[in-house]
Amino acid sequence: MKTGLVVKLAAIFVFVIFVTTSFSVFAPRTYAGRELVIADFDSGTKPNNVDGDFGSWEKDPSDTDQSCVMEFTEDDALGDPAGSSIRLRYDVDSPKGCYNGFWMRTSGVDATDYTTLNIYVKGDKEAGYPSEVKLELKDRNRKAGTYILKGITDKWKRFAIPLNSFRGMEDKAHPDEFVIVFEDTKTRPKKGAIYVDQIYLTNVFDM
Ligand SMILES: [Ca+2]
Ligand SMILES: [Ca+2]
Repeated sequence: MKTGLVVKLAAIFVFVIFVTTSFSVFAPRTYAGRELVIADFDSGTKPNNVDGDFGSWEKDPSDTDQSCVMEFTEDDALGDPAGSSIRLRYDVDSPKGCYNGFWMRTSGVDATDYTTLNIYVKGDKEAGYPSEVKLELKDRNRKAGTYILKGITDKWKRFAIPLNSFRGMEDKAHPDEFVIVFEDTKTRPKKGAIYVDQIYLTNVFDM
């Protein structure tokens, strides 16, 4: 009987170790606070984690000299071999004025308890990439706040942006759409690509 109990305890011990290690290997950084994932792109398909659609957009799709193309890639920001990210290949080099980028609905999000938007971005070394890019967050009344994200490199990097930094957005508790903008007047180089992954809210600002 005693041996049976020891075997059982040993089995439980091994099981607990297995569960805790298998969950911690690819877990994102842990926070003291709360966290809400908007998009991890790991399914390699739409919608995002809050049931929102997303894709690329172009100011003037009839202008074939400019474009923005979104594709899923296996290069996951958190290093999960089963994960995915998206790659945005842009061209704002056109004789006409142009801008394009990426849009994503976040209508299902109640951000009342959150203070910070986090996003992972990486430049594509081969295609070329901008060191900064314009972000927009629109509330449910379409009031848009803008933020210039600076410091993109060719390595995955997490950017923590206080929701208050999106100046112009009024209803910060109800973000309705997240946008990335490539602009012919500002984005350099005019053709390039960036990777984007793991967009989430936290109630702790942690750089
Ligand atoms: Ca991912
Ligand atoms: Ca072009």
